[in-house]
Amino acid sequence: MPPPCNDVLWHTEFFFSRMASVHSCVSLTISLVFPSETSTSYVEMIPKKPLRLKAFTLCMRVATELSGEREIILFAYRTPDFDELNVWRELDGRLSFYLSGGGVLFQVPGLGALQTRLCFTWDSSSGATALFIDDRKSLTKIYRKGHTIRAGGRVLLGQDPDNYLGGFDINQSFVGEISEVNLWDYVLPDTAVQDMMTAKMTGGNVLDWETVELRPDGEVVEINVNL
Ligand SMILES: [Ca+2]
Repeated sequence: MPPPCNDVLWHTEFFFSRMASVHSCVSLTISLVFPSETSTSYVEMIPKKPLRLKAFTLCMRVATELSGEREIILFAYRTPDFDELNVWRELDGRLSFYLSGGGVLFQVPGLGALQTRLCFTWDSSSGATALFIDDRKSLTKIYRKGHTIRAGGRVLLGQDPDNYLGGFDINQSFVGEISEVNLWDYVLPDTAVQDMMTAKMTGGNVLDWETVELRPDGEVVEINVNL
């Protein structure tokens, strides 16, 4: 028997008249495809615990061909009154997130059709925030020191809600493919982030892409991907 391997299928191929065998570890994951611009399609993610956060690491794997001056919502967590944690590709291509107020923006290479792994980290105690793209880390910025993200909201992919679950704008919708969305309530060490980015991002203690309940609505296609 091959050695154990987490959430994978083992493929065993015998060759050379059963004298040897080759094992390969295939990791299955779900990926969400948003095929077109809409003001209706979204996927709600059901977290394992309330998002009352004084720190986080938020990761995702994303690809989009939207270009030009077009805002793109990449992740939205909203309570009835506030955008608590919203991640954007800005009009000018910068990547950003907003914690109920003005945001923090990173001038980084733009997203495109090739899959990109992103991780944002933020720590309220210092305000330190940074962005990882694939295995590279940005500069650190100071943002919203002392702030706490509030519980009681909903996590959406695909749309930016301007109220609790609605007020969507087609010109801010996500079009493309997104997967490996994971959220931790603490800042992971740089090496842990970078190691995940070369394999698969998984294991968030607030949102774990491997086990999270996804509630799609509208024109969203779930596909299975072998990593
Ligand atoms: Ca909006």
